[in-house]
Amino acid sequence: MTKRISLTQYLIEQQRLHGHIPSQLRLLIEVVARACKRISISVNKGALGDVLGTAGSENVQGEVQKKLDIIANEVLIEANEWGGALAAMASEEMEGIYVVPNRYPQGEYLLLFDPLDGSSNIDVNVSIGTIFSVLKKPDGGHGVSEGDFLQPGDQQAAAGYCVYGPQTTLVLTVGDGVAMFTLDREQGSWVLTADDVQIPADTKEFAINMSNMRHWAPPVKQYIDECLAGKTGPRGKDFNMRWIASMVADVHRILTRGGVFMYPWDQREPEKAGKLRLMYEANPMSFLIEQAGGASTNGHERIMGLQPAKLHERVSVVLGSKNEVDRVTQYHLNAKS
Ligand code: AHM
Ligand code: MG
Repeated sequence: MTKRISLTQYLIEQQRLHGHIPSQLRLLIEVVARACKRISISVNKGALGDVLGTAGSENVQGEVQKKLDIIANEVLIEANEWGGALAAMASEEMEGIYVVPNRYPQGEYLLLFDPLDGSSNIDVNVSIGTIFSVLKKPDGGHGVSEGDFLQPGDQQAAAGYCVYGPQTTLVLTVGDGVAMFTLDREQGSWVLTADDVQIPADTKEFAINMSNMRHWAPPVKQYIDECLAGKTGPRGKDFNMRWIASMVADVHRILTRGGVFMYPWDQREPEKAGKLRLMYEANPMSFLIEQAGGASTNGHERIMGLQPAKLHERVSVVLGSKNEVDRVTQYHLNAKS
C-alpha cells in the first residue's frame, strides 16, 4: 500500500527539510485547514442544512450575501481567533479588520480570506471554495491596524484555497512549490495527493466571461479573437473555453492541466480596476500560480508586485500558463506604446 502523507506530516517534513515554516505558521495553516473541513460539511449538507439562499444582507462591496458566505466567514473567525498565531484577520465579507480579542494571545501573523468564493454557484451545486492568504505583521508599533495588511503579494508567507467540488481539495504554498491535499472524509484527514505541481507553459484553453466581450479593452479582445480564430488564425491552433464562474475552480483546473484565466478591467465601470479583489483573491492565487511555474499580471505588471492602497482593492487579473500570460501582457504593453 502506498504511504499516505497527512497535511500535518507534510508541514513537519517541510519544516525539517527547509526550516522555513515557523511553528506559529504551521499551526495557523492547520487551523485554516480544519475550518475548511467544517465549511465543507455545511456546503455538502446543502438544502438539508438550511444553508442555501441569501442572508438578506449586503457586504461592504454592495454584494448580496449568501447564507454560506456568512457561515464560512464565522467558521474561519471562530477557528482562528484563539490559537495564538494571529494578530488580526480581514475578510471579503467584513468592512474592517477583525483584531484578535484581548482575551486571547496575539500572534505575529495576519490572515486574509474570501470565505466562500463563487457565491453565485452555491445554490446551483457547482464547485465553490475558500481562498486564504497569510502575511506577517510588520515589526514595531503597538497593536494592529488596517495599514499593516497593505503589503504587496510578494510578502505572503503562505497562501492557498480549498475547493468544495466532487472532491474537497486543499491547495497550499508556503513559498516552496505547490502541494494538493484531498479530504478523506472517513478518516477526517487531509492526504497529500499531488506535490510540486507544475503548470505547462503553453495551453490551448482559456477562461473568461465571454458575455462581457463588448466591454473589454482592445488587447483582451485581440487575444480572445485570435484564440477563437483557431487553426486558420494567427495562433495556428484551435482553443477550448471553460468558465466555471468560481475562481477557485477555474484556478484549480489551470493548476491541474494548464490554461489561462482572465477577469480583466472593462468599460462598464472604468474607475474600477477589475472585479476581483487583490488581497483576498488575486494575491493568494498569484502566489500559487507563480510557485507552480505560471505567471500572473494585471495586464501590465506582476500582481504580486502591486502595493495595495486599501483592503478591498480590486484588480484586473490575467493568470495561468506562462507563455499565454506573457502574450496577453505584451498586447497590453503594445497598446500603451
Ligand atoms: P465572489 O467572491 O463574490 O464569489 O465573486 C468572485 C467570483 C469569482 O470566483 C469568479 O471568477 C467571478 O466572480 C465570476 O464572475 P461572473 O459572475 O461575472 O462570471
Ligand atoms: Mg471571491
